Amino acid sequence: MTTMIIDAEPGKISASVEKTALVIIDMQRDFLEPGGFGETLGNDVSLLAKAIPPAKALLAAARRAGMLVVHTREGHRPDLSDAPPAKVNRGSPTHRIGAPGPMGRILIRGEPGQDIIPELYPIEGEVVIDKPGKGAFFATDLGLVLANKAIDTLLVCGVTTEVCVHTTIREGNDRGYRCIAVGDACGSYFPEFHDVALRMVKAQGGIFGWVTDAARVVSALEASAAEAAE
Ligand code: TIU
Repeated sequence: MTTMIIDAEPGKISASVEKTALVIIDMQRDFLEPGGFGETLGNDVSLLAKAIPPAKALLAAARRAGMLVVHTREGHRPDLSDAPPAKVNRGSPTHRIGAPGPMGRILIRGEPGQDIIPELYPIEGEVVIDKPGKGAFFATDLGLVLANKAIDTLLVCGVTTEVCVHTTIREGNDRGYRCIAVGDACGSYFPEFHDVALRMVKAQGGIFGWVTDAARVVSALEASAAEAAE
């Protein structure tokens, strides 16, 4: 086992590289690019771009370390049979889920907009989880995948911080995983929600988990690799 010690709040966390998974939440064109689901809801999607370089650095480090990498994608079946009417009919978006848009049908599996942005595109051997809800555990086989790999710790990043990232951390925490939010590799359409969502995770001694940043994870992985090489 290769141990890494990640500097984080509310305190350092020691984890086995082999028992840790990087879970990248919904870094999809539908949320990060114009013409997708995020924009139909009235959001300025350019606000999410600053999460891409830290997420890229984190992904590269996880790949070098041989860590399990899981990518998630929010989206629905083309016939919308897995999309709750309460979700589809919510609010007054410019285009509803399933409507045609410039990147294909909004938030529909298999459409270009529902896929992961090129900068973070999965490679062979990485797990892609299609999820109908905000949390990555709800109605997916993520728990089974993690159990089969004996994972006990999740490094979680992606978009949006207070919606799908937060829901997944809450779900993971209740399932017994130690969840570490990688703050600068997360993004939100609402900077104040991003900040307070991360504060919520680490408050009360780490009520939902830990918060760190990509550079601190990368340096923990580099230190563990250097030690293993000695
Ligand atoms: N709207 C918003 O902030 N987020 C979502 O709808 N899904 C995710 O966070 N992925």
